[in-house]
Amino acid sequence: MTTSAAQRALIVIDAQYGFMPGGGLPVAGGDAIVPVINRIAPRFANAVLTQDWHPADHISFASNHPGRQPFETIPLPYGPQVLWPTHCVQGTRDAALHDELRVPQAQLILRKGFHREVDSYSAFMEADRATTTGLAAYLQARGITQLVLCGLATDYCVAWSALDARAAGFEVAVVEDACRAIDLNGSLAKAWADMAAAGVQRIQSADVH
Ligand code: VGL
Ligand code: ZN
Repeated sequence: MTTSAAQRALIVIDAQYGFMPGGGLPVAGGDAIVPVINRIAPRFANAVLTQDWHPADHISFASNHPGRQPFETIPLPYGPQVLWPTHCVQGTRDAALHDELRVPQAQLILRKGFHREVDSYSAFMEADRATTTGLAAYLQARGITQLVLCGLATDYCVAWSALDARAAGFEVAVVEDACRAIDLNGSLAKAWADMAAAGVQRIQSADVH
C-alpha cells in the first residue's frame, strides 16, 4: 500500500525526564533515544508528542497506597495495576519533555494519565479501556492512516499505544532503537509478542525513510 507523507505521522511517546536516568521512573538508557528520534523526525510532516501527566495523588503511585512498594501489582476496578514510583507529576521538571528533543514540527502535545483514578499507558485509551484520549479521532480527522511510534517505555506506553492504534485501524510500526524498556517480569518479550500478533511492524531507525 502506498501512503503519502501527509498520511503518515511520527508519534513520540513520553520522551520525558521522568523516564530517563535521574527521573522518577528511570528507564535504563532512556536518554539514548533522544538523538535517534532527532535523526528520524525530519522525515515526518506530521508528528504528535505525548506526555505522561499525573496528579500528585494519582492511583498508580505506590506512595498513595500505604504499605505498598513500587513495582507491586494491586487489583483495581479496571484490572491489575502496577504501582510505580512517583513520576511525571503535572507541571514538574520530571514531566517535561527532554530539552534536546527536536521535533519542532510537532502539531499536538497530548497529555494522558491525568484522571486520578485511572492510569493511561496508551496514548489512545485509558486503562479502564473505555475512556478515550481523543487521539484516534484527531488523527482520523486529519486523514492520517500510518503511524510510526517511538519513545518510552517500549513495554508499557509504547506497546499499549501501538496495540490500541492497530485496534483503531492504523498501520503501525515501532522503531525499536528509538525506544527503551522497563522490562518488569518478562514484560518486554510479551510486549513484542503481542505487538507482532496484532500486526505491528518492528523496525529500526535506519529503516525510516
Ligand atoms: C509509563 C509506567 C507508568 C510509560 C508511564 O511511559 O511507559 N510506564 N507510566
Ligand atoms: Zn505514568
